Amino acid sequence: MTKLTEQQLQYLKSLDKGPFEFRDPRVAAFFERAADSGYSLETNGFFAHPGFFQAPHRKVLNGVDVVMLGSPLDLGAIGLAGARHGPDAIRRASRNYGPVHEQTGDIPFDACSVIDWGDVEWSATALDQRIEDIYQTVKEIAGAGCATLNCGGEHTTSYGCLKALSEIHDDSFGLIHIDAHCDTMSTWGGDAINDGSVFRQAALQGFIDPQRTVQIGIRGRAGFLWEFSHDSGMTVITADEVHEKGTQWVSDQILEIVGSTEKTYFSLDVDSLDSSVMMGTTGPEPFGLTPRQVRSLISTARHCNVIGADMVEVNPNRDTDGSSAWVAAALFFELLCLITHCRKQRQDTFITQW
Ligand SMILES: [Mn+2]
Repeated sequence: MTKLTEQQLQYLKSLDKGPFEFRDPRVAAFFERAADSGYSLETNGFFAHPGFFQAPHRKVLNGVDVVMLGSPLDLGAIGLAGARHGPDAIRRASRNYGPVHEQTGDIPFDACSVIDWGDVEWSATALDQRIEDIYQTVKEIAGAGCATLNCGGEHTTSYGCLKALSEIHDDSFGLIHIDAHCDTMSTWGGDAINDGSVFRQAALQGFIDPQRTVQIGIRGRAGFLWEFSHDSGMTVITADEVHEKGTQWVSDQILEIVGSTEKTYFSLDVDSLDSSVMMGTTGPEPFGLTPRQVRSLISTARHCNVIGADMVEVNPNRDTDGSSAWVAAALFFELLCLITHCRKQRQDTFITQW
């Protein structure tokens, strides 16, 4: 054993920079710019901006590219209640993620002007009225020209988003849908639109094009419920196929079915993940996808024209140690990077101001 020489110690000391001095000029410039308005990696900074990933929390849409919002709804869930607490749990966990994407180096707040709108405000307790509230909120946001990233709530929330976006864009979208379930069953318990029927209803209304719809991660005890997916021309890729054929094969399928130019919606149900990493969801399913596989599929969608996205079904009532919200927040950051990337590829964008 030899002690380090004085020279070696001097060298190490020369590397010992301050806590927020970064070598990457893009990262350094971002923090320099954002810190003036309060964005910070310091612990106290996490609480200065309560939005997802410390995004500015406001409802002003002028000069904004991408709007994140929460839809704290669980009235349309067939199973356990509790997904209404999803946005709150994701916001808290999200403070540990960002602002730089690990693989691409993207800084979504530099790519686009991003805000957290807050949660949809309910005008009534009835499910159909709450879907209407989501629809009206997203219509206002999309009508101002912004892309939306919705945090559920359960999967019924996607219906309000798709309805508004389809109307504003005057289009039927392709759909990249990652889920344990196709969510194309018929009416259940009286509510035509619920978290197990949302994509049958979205197709029946023309919000999505079944021919440009790919559903990935499908498994469980409910295959007999998804006849509408097969009959209408949706492509159903099971979780077994993802594991057996690999994410590269799935990515090729996505690009072939959805394409790179036509408008596409991305919907991530966290129960697509295996229940070993995602018990904190309304309907946990074993034999599922890994977080790495889902991240890879989100990455593939960078080649598509994604104009809106959501992540649904985080249910903190089942998330006894918070680990599900932790994983979900990481994937929500992937979706934020996806949306901002797709936006910047196709039009002039602003930068985020706090
Ligand atoms: Mn679902």
